[in-house]
Amino acid sequence: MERSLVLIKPDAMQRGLDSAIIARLEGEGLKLVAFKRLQMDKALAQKHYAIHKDKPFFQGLVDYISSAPIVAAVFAGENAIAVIRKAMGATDPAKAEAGTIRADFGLNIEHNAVHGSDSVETAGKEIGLFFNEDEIGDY
Ligand code: IDP
Ligand code: MG
Repeated sequence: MERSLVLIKPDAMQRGLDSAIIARLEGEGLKLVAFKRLQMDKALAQKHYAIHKDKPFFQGLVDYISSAPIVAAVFAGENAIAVIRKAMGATDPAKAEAGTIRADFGLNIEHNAVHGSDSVETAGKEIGLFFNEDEIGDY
């Protein structure tokens, strides 16, 4: 089964939206196979967002994602990565399709409620930053 890393970002955590977001993804037929609450440190944030290290928003993004507790989760299922990307909607909530998580819960392009892996390769890398294999239990 394909896996994807999902992060519930600080803006969503602060508004108590973690359960609602998890429930939406479970509602897509995906299985929650790992789950933890943590506060990312800057080193983990820099690794997770390394692909964006040359973007003007990188430092702000690292500061933001490490500013408060988040939920990290792994979802598994057929086409999990694409299913989650569709359920999240576009990066900018203002441009996200109605009914998507970011359209409904995102505040702006940075504070957009949720992260989801964008390919099998990045999913593998991202999951490994947050979970040991023995913490991921299929059922
Ligand atoms: P994605 O999360 O939809 O995959 P990416 O382009 O990979 O979008 O960007 C990663 C994250 O960086 C976004 O989710 C958002 O939080 C933040 N971000 C992206 N573009 C901007 C921007 O122009 N300004 C501020 N933050 C941004
Ligand atoms: Mg991305």
